[in-house]
This record gives sequence, C-alpha cells and structure tokens, in this order.
Amino acid sequence: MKAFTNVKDLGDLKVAVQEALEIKKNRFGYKSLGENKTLLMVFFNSSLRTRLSTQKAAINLGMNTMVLDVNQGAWRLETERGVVMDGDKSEHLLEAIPVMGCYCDIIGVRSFARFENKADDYKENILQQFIQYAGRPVFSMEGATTHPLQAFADLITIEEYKTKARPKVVLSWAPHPKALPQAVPNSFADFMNEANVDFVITHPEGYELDPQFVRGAKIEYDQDKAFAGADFIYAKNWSAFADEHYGQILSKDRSWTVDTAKMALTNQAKFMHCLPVRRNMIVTDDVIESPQSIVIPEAANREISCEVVLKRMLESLK
Ligand code: AN0
Ligand code: CP
Repeated sequence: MKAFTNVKDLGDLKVAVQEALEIKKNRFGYKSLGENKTLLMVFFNSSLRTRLSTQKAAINLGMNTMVLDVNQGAWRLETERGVVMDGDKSEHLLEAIPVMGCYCDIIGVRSFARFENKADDYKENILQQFIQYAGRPVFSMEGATTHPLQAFADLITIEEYKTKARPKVVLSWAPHPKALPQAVPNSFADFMNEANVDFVITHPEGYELDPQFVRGAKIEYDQDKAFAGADFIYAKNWSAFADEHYGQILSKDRSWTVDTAKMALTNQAKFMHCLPVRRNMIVTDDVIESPQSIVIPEAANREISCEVVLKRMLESLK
C-alpha cells in the first residue's frame, strides 16, 4: 500500500476487517516487520487519539516514530506555488516534503480543511503534495476531506458490536458551536456504503454532504424517523458543503442533540462518536455515559485500524 486516503485503498473491505480482528488478537505478532523503519507523523492540526494510537500502532510493529508539529517550532510553511515569499512563511512545502522524506520510511499527515477555498480543500492540496513529493508511502491522519483511519476503526467497532448480519447504521448531524470539517462524515459514509449495513444519513436541510461520498445512501431529514429501529447511532457535527455556504454553520439547533428520548426510538442502539465530543451539544451526559455508549472501545480500535495500514505499507517497502 503506497497511499491511504479513502476506502478504496484497502481493497476488499471484508479482508481488511478480518486482518484487523486477527491483528487485535496478536498485536505484537509483526514486531520484526518494522525493525529499523521510521514513521514520521506530521501535524498541521491538534490531535489526541490520532497522535497516540498511530504511535502505538507503529511501536507494536517495531518501528521508530518521530512527530513534527508544524505550527510549534518548525518554520512556517508556504503551500502555494508561485507566491513571492516576502511574508511570514520561511520555507516552502516543495522543499520541506522531500526533506522530511529523507529521514523516514512512511509519513502520516494531518491537514484539516481550511475553509478558505472549497476547490483547494476538495483537491486535498496539502496531502496530495506529500503523496507526490515525499517519495514514501503516505497515509492520511485526517485530511481536508477524509479521515479513513477513523472510519476503518468505526467499521471494525460495528463488526464487533453488531447483533445481526445487516444492522441499521444512522449517521446523524448534531449541533456544535464551531465550524467543523466534513472529513469524518465523508469517510464514515465512504466506508458504510461499502459495508453490509442499512445506512441512513440524517441532517437538517442545507447540510447535504458531497455526493461522491453519500452515493446511494438514504437521506432522512426527520431525525426521529431516521432513529427508528437503528442499531448504531453515529453522531457528528459538520459544516455546510454546498458552494454558497461552504464551511458555514447554518444551524445550532439543540433539538438535534442526541439525548435519552431520541435513543429510546432506536433498537437499543449503540452510541458512537469519533471524539473529541462536546457534551450536551452533540450528546447528553446520560447517553455518552450509558452502557449503550461505545465511544471508548471505538477510540481503542484506532490503534488497530492504523496497525493494519502500517503493516501493509511496511510489507510494500520490502
Ligand atoms: C475535528 C473534525 O471534526 O474534523 C477532528 C475530529 C476527529 N474535530 C474538531 O476539530 C473538534
Ligand atoms: N478521532 C480523532 O481523530 O481524534 P483526534 O483529533 O484527537 O486525533
């Protein structure tokens, strides 16, 4: 595997989930694979889970890890070609990326949507430059438009907790005070559309996601109707995708917050969220603390989804 940015990079998803469940039983089983190999993690944005779970996955595989927080201690990076660099940016990505590639074998990159230019975000301007110029396998640790390590961990979690062959999985928009990217819901839809689940997306009008990720998924604008009979509720906020409102907050309607009354409409659904989560905006204290909440095992599976990706990348180096 030379790049990991979306579901297609995993090939057969059933095989990938099986591989994940095997690795989970024996997570140090490939410790020699990463011997004398170095992972570089490059963060343009904050992280708790991705930072720790990715390092842990690399450690499981016997790798060394290095972390660069671009905004803390590195030179400020210009990302656009052709700019006269007479401002506050001291170095260009076009030098920085191949230099980073000199010091490592695999690179992970976190670079969120900037909401300045929709076309640049949806071209994955920064991540694609890493893929093109690093000379190393590159994986997304959440790009501008996708968060595939999260969605893969989510799918593994659903596989572990499902009680029927084809569960009903509902992706629900929920309110949040700040504008958030569409990466998490995009990737969740990308993966659920390839999985054996009855997939429904619910959100207020105006929050339609990019059709390349939604594909044939059912859209239900009435949250209560969507929740009826659900086996999994996956809550997440995102900002608007439509051109005229791109990156904007259109609603902070707290009637969309996932609470006990809404969960009572479901088939005793498990509650999921990628975290970090704002309590009593996205989900009430009661729901996230209830036995139906599986947000912690979901986060734990980030180590496993990443270990599968790193293992496949290490195998491709040989
Ligand atoms: C980010 C997002 O919504 O994309 C990261 C989630 C994993 N969340 C925040 O910025 C709060
Ligand atoms: N879910 C997730 O990616 O969390 P972090 O932003 O803390 O890495």
